[in-house]
Amino acid sequence: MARILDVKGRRVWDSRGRATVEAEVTVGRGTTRLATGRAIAPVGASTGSREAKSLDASGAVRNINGLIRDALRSLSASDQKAVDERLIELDGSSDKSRLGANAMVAVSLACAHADAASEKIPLWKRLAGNARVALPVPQIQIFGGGAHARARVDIQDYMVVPIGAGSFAEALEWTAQIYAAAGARLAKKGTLQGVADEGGYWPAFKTNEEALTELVGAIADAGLEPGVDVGIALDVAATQLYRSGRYHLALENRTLAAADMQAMYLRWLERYPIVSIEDPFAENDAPAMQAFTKAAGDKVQIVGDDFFVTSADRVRSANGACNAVLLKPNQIGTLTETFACREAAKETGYRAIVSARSGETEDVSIVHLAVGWGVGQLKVGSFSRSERMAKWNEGLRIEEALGAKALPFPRKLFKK
Ligand code: 2PG
Ligand code: MG
Repeated sequence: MARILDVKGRRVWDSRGRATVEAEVTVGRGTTRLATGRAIAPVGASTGSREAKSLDASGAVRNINGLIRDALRSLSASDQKAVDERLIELDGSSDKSRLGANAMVAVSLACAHADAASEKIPLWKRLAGNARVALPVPQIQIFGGGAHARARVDIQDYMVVPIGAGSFAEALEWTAQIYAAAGARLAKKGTLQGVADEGGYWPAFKTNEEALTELVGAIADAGLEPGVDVGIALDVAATQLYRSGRYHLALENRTLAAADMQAMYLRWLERYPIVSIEDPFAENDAPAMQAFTKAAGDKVQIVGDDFFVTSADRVRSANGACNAVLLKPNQIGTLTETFACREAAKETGYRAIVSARSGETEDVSIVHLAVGWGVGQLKVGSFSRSERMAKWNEGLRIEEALGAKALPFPRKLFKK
């Protein structure tokens, strides 16, 4: 059994050029070093108010190199639950604000990597054990807006879901074609203004709906059939639009009541091949989330992000709101709590999607979680910028390593 010999924190930089924290955990037997695992905490921009709280990077690094290092040394690296419980106990706060969720998540993930490395296997295999696993269906951003593009469009993510692809590799081939086609369309229209925080195009559209028509156009331009080969996923990130009980669509210069938002979504569901909508209503607007799930939950995946903040308790008390949950390890602070949320989703019959944050790095841990836990879906942003491509490329390597041992690619998820 490998024990934790050392824990080290370091200040590094994310995809927005902002400081974040990296942790390195070294494990071994006696005083013999066997392996080192490493992980970097991501950083969100459209954060839910109930998310675990991160500290500034320097404070998080200080905690790793002091309190956390002292508390974890000599614990078994294979007992992830014990490691995470020790972190939670040491933190002692209700929102991870003492140690910092960024410090905790980096250490928790680095420990998992170190333990896998000590057994000379990749993390996904360590998590899967003997279970057969599949690659996840990706949600890939083509247009970015909201908090990731100075609200140029109100909706934060317009994504494609290659629902008809036969493999992860094919899903990425199709996405590459759509991403290129979308860029060409926007350039031709004169509406291309660069890329948003996650690498999707930053478009100068006149309405939020224009992005949907352009996305359908780009899928068709790529020679693929909208709704058959490729569906659309939205992340409205509606908490960002919610003020004084109404939803503010700045691009269209209008504010809508929840019922009007619902009517708009229902109309979009009729017109466009939308298979998934994330945070269609604000984190505190549970009645609207419940009403929409009642009205459309049999037709479309309704995902809670800010709404659930990766909390198993919040998923268990959803009371009919949403039918899927986004899993972001840094929203809750440890691997064990993220897994508990995944289990809560299973119990309640909700689907799950492992997700990156808008501030990312070369860290590819989340791809291993999606595969190893058999989550079925993965969202990591667009199809450009290396902090995103590193994750898609890691998926390709895992698919290759699994070979014929992989479960079939879960394309039946969204088949009508
Ligand atoms: C989200 C994420 C990723 P952020 O809202 O789902 O798109 O954004 O990391 O800024 O919360
Ligand atoms: Mg979201």
